[in-house]
Amino acid sequence: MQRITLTEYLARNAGEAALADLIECIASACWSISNLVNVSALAGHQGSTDEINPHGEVQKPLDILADEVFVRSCSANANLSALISEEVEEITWVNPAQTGAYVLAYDPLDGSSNLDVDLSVGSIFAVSKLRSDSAEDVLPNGRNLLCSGYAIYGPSTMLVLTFGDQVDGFTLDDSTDSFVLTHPNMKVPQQACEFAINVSRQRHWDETIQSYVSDCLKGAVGPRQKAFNMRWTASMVADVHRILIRGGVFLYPIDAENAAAGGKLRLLYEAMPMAMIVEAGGGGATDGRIPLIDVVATTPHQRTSVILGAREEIDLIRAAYS
Ligand code: AHM
Ligand code: MG
Repeated sequence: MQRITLTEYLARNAGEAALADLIECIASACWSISNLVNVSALAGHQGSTDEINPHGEVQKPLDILADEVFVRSCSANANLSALISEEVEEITWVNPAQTGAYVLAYDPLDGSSNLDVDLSVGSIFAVSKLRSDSAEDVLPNGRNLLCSGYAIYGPSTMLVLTFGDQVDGFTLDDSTDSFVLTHPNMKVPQQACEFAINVSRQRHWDETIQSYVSDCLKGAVGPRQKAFNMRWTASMVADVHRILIRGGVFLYPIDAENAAAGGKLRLLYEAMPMAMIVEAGGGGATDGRIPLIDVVATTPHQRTSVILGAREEIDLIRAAYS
């Protein structure tokens, strides 16, 4: 197979050299975070800190370190204006607001509850452009995202990217410290036989989710007429990566317990980038009412209901909601 590095791929596909530069900065951050994850036990970086993030969650040492890595790697980029991080309450302005400058929304280490048990975690990001010289216009609009991606720190480290038309996956080659294209044109299989949801929340679900999951559980003799398998890793990156490779559906719905907060997952640096990736891979992503990509952000840390995966399942769930 011809070996295409991320650098070569970006030169052909990123459109603007400045965007290619920024994605290289993000990839470099992911490479550093991958190394931090690998040695976290050796470096004494397991357990929790005394720090609380904007969502009231206790931060892990690596949540903080991974955020610092993103800031260090990306803020030197002259074309970047603002950073919106899961771990930081306020938006960080690295350069004054200017029309066309980049905004990077990111979750530096998603699924970090998995760190101490050595399961897969990841980083999620989305790049957009400031629509004006006003800082008021900083919150990205899903339809105007330039690029979304995630890194997964699993048995291998991968970077998965989309500019909106297709999804391409790169594997970190430790011998050269470079990302190499190994999964070109990733597609979500259209039929699903696997669902991912945290079933411990079942008592809080609305009727649509109750009946969707109940129908899946009835197997071949139920209305879906096929046996479904179930997986839940508590790491959205790992669950979405599995869906891109072998299909399925992922649900973190708004429910009676999380409704006051608007759901659990965050729109700008979890739901929206993953929605862009899954849609570019031929799948669907909804909050139950409208495509996730059309949900309008009014605050940086806004939460949303997330349902994404094989198109057939998304259409079924959306129809049930309407
Ligand atoms: P985090 O960004 O604080 O790690 O939270 C997001 C994670 C997702 O990766 C995952 O899908 C979800 O939280 C798991 O939640 P739960 O612990 O309720 O299963
Ligand atoms: Mg997260």
